Amino acid sequence: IFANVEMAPRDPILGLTEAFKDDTRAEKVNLGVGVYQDDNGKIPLLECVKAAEKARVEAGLPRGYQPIEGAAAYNAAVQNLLFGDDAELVKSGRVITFETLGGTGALKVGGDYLRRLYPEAKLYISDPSWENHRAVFENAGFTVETYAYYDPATRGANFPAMKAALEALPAHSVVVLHACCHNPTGADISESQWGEVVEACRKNDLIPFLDIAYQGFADGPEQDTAAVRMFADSGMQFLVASSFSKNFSLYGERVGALSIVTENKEEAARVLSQVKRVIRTNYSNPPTHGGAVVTAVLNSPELRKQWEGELAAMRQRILDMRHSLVDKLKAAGVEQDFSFITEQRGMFSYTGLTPEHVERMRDEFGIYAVKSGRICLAALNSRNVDYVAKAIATVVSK
Ligand code: PLP
Ligand code: TYF
Repeated sequence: IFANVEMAPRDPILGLTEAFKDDTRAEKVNLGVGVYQDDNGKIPLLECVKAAEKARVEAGLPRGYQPIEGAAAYNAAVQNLLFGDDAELVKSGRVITFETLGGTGALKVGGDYLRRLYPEAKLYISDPSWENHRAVFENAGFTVETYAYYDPATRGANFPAMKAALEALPAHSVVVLHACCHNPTGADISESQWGEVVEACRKNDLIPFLDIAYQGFADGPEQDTAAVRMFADSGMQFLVASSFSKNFSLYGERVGALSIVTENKEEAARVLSQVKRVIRTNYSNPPTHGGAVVTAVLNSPELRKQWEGELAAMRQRILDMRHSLVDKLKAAGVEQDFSFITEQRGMFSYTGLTPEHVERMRDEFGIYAVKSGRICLAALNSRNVDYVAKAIATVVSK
């Protein structure tokens, strides 16, 4: 049966982690994968999560099936977090939400559904984007192309080019937009520029698909929904893939959501029935635990406050590491100005390190980064930031 099977390529990011695990050097550092680690280099189990899990285990609940779309309380909590407690589109029943297997699951369910709905449409991701965007949407059957986004000269977004690209797309093109903390560049656009993106999507009848995997890692969970809420206020229809992997540190529990904003309640019921069909024929219904924990935290005033505090601490630690790295590069005598690292947002920085630099960092120092020069700042800590700065200083100086 399998004699002619070829070896598939590794995921460019998860493959790095495999190589990192095999490295025997004690001083090794994995700046590849986008996972938050605390100052001890450990993935934290949030205190709010621990409390909610304890209560849940003690309740000794049966393990029945969930509805196809997931738990109603979870989906309502997601809607409140994305659109606000008093959002008109939630009250009017225009938005439907599905509990999915992480943000990736939301992208795939949304992609499968849109592909059925608009089989002729192409799908556009930013240049560059998260590697798995292309893979997931091609796997859903889409032809995936890119829109201009990043400007290596400024290490920021090239907004005029982005806007011109969106304005040139044919009607019903699907446009995947990073709502905050752009992965891989760390370069976000401003709120007024988001206003122009909304307008370009509306004018051209595009299908916006927002991806928010780092809500709370730029300015805060509420502030980071600015782009989502501008689309909500526009009256347009759009999709949102959201994830609790990072902001609840629940990576392996696979907790995400797909929200679809429709024209009205009656339309929402029809779309709901179709997306349920996509899910039923794929994995039937989502798992219970992670979503129940998130719901318990978000719906308890004390645990929610605790979550916001723990999230703020993660956000602040990354920011501190950004500053620390820039300071240490300067102290190591690096002439190039790396201060852009403190301007970029979220977990990542597009450093401008070349594939040769990245290779030398791995070979000579056991420091792993993505070939594109993307590093994950959340993997830096008070013990390894010196070492990383010195390694970067060495490879860029000769
Ligand atoms: N979208 C982007 C841009 C991401 O970086 C990630 C990261 O993992 C995801 C989606 C998916 O997240 P999840 O782990 O919840 O599937
Ligand atoms: O970009 C990252 O590093 C994270 C984690 O197939 C990740 O989003 C990377 C690759 C992948 C799944 C998750």
